Amino acid sequence: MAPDPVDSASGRPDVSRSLSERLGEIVGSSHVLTDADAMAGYLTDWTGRWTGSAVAVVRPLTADEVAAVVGLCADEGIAICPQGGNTGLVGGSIPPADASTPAIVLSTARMTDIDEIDTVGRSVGVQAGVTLAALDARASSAGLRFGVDLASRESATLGGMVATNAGGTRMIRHGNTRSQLLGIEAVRADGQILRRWRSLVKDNVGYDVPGLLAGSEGTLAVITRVLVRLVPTTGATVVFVAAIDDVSVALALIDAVSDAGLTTEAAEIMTQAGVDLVHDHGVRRPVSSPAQFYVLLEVSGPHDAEDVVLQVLDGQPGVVDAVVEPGPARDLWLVRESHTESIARSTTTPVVKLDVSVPLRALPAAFAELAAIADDDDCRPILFGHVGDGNIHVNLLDVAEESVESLTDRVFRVVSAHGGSISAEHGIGRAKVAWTGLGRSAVDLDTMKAIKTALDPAGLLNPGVLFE
Ligand code: FAD
Ligand code: 2HG
Ligand code: ZN
Repeated sequence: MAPDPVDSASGRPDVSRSLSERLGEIVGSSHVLTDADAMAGYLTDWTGRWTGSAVAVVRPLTADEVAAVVGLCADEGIAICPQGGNTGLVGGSIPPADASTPAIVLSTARMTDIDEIDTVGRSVGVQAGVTLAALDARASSAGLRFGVDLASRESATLGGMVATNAGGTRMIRHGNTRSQLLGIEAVRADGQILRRWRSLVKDNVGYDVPGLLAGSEGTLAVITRVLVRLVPTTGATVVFVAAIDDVSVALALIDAVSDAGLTTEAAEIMTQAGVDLVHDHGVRRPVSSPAQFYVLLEVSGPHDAEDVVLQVLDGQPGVVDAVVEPGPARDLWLVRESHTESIARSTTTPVVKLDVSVPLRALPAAFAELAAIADDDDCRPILFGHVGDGNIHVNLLDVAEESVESLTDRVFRVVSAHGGSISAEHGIGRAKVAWTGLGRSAVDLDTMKAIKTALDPAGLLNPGVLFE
């Protein structure tokens, strides 16, 4: 190999320049960004809490190019931070700022191919950088859609959704991203391309490798292509928002619509503080009566579904007020989906986002205890979430930097005491590494570490994410 060029200022070998040249030979020099301004957007996360440093941002087009980039990084001891839409909320898509190992960001932004849809098997293969919105737009021409939906749909990619095992608002109906996964193509840390690609719903030849990569947060392989199920687009639906005085009423409504023969497509919860906040940002109030909580349900069923909903609401104690609309009722959904953006625009310090879940029976108590923690401290809490999945998004605004760790710890201990999870759907990233021992035993963590070490012995895939 030719010697590294020498940096004229320092006289030392300019490793980064020679690396960027070699990366350019693989992906084309215009797809290797090294200029600070050009890299800036790739080095700060969606919340603004995490910023990182990298020797380059590399934007390959094909799995072969990804394999060559990963192989070069393996030879040179360069760490790789895979990045899709950079909408992750736990800092996993950004390399660390103070890393001892130099890193690149491997962006899938150019990997946007969508295969022909298999309308018989209801599946499609897509490259990792395809956004959820692009996939849904293509699938809708066949009367189909992806079973997972997120408010970040315009930017979140299928690679990122698989890597985080994203949940979202349709989880109660179709499951999480892992449940949609039929096959995967991914580049291992040694640069080899792993391909398991069969449109089979039954295929028990050994370990579920695609399932293992789902939720691996870029620590086991770089996902280049995924084969996913599609579901039929829902026909007529009814959406309602009910103002309620207790979380238990939301759970009772989910049971009541099901007992009445309707199918729950989504079940979300918001609080008065959250509805007030999005209203401050120009979103209508769903109902005029104030209440402690608001539950949004989308249901499908026979054509008299709206009448059935009205009867259910009428017979449900604890419903203060309600509004019922035929789906898709984007105006009602906007109240729920505007929470994350409105919070980001309202907090004076980067928001502390703690995405947790508890068993349904513990949900009312956990809500009260979590709100009390925040009230105790000098910060503004906004709680909302996917109530049917026991998933609460605890957002703490205006938290002083020195209080972040102690508040996080208090929230996680409440959740853990209820037998809950410190990460319902966003993953561990960099934000929650210190707390993985809550809810995972030492042997469990050791098993995860053994898998990580087997697949990435040099620890070059997203170091600092998921493990210390
Ligand atoms: P990124 O943010 O780029 O990366 C996320 C993680 O995946 C990182 O660890 C990264 O290294 C890894 N990764 C990305 N691409 C690859 C790849 N090709 N191979 C290997 N690893 C990779 N999440 C939910 O679960 N449910 C929600 O309802 C939800 N709603 C959201 C709403 C808003 C407004 C926002 C901003 C975020 C929301 N999220 C939600 C979080 C986020 O959108 C998801 O985690 C999403 O799956 C991330 O996709 P991405 O392409 O942006 O991934
Ligand atoms: C959602 O459900 C996302 O909208 C984001 O998971 C949650 O902003 C959050 O805390
Ligand atoms: Zn969510």
